[in-house]
Amino acid sequence: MTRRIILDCDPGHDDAMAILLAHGTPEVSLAAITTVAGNHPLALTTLNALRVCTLAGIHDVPVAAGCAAPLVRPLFTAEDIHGKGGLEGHEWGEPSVRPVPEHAVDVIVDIVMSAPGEITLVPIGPLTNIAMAVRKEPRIAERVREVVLMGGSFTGGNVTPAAEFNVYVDPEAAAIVFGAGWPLTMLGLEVTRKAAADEEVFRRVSALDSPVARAVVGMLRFYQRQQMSAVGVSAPPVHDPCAIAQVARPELIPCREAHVEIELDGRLTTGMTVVDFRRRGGVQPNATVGVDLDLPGFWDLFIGALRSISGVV
Ligand code: PIR
Ligand code: CA
Repeated sequence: MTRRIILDCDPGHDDAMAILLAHGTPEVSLAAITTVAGNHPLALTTLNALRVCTLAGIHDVPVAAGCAAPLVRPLFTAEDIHGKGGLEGHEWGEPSVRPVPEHAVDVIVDIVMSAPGEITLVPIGPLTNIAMAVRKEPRIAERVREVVLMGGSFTGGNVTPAAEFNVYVDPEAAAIVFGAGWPLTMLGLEVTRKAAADEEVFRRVSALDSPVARAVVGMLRFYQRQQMSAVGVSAPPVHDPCAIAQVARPELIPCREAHVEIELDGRLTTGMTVVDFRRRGGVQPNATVGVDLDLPGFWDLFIGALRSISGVV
């Protein structure tokens, strides 16, 4: 079984790890990588995606740039966490991979429409491109296999007490995506905070002793320092690879059905995912929500992917 995915991302250190995991995992094949503004402005998230593709030897996957700003609100970035220059922690050369000229929204629509029932959309940044795509071509809602996204939370946020970054940056887009009627899995901070890279993970990645492994260690060390000074956590959580892990090995992430709505005009709660696990009043679930993570299984998958990219057997 190989799942064809479109990875919609805003690299970002953990997005870079998700690209590597997707490339190195046999259960997943990349149909396209699309970029969106989020952690950084669009020019930098796109450059970073091209850098990661160049590093990993991803030459046959279209990379398309998408929306430079949220649907309604001004862009809010996370450069305090990810560093001004993009993927800091590794010396990046000029990328040899080039983007395709098409807009990400058109790439998403075209690929999904031409392969009914096949494509899994994996958004791991703000949901602007995905919302635009389903507005432009509503039939993609019936044609995707599913949407598996990193975003939201039901136990408090990271950018505000209530909101997780990806939903907070473009809540109107998130409301469209959660309301589109397609099969949707939400992997929020309850799952992704567990995916923390401790010293054992650093040791296992370092032991691979390849250019990709060295870049990953460099990026993780930078990310670790930022997380340490921002929130005092020594093991940095790699949020976005959890979405790839769910597609490749769903058994790693236990989930529960829920009805999820996005707060658009709260005084303190804008961008909150209001997750209702109750079954009351005939409200139908619109999402499957991740509630836990098999941590050893997750790191085995991740390190296995890095090993395969590194050509280590
Ligand atoms: C991670 C992110 C934003 C802010 C912080 N503090 C940490 C990015 C990650 O790329 C991930 O997709 C999501 N947003 C986690 O909130
Ligand atoms: Ca991201």
